Amino acid sequence: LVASMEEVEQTYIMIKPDGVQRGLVGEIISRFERKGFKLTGLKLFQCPKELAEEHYKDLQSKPFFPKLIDYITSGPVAWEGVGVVASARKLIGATNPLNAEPGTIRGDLAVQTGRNVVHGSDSPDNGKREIGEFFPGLAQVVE
Ligand code: RTP
Repeated sequence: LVASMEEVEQTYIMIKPDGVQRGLVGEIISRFERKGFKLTGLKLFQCPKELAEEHYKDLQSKPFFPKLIDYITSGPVAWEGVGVVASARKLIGATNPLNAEPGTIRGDLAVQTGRNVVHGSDSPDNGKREIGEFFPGLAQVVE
């Protein structure tokens, strides 16, 4: 699947609390696996408030920020893997599920921006950084 180490990108995919609560973990993981992404780490955990605030710090000034933090910390989240960042974002679809194309995860499985079931890193640099944050000690690409 991977031509050379230089081309490997890491992305951090998070199935958000609504995705876990709705029983969509298998469905979502399956879509990434079928695409050919390699799963390198997986954990189910409740995101601490400080980590959620750090993760979404660029959105700190937005009016929906407190709601977003409540949402992300409301239940367990899952998944980390290796794949192509831009391709993962395509599989996920637009932030607002009503604008997400049918066939994408959000297009098929969600209706509200505030309950959009999944997160994917938006750049290779952020992929590395987020894996470091959510999976301390597992920042290197394995194979
Ligand atoms: P994410 O980081 O979660 O993958 O989402 P994204 O890049 O597609 O979207 P971004 O603009 O970074 O927004 C992060 C998350 O904040 C929530 N949001 N709520 N108007 C609203 O109520 C609103 N706008 C954004 C969503 O959960 C979005 O995924």
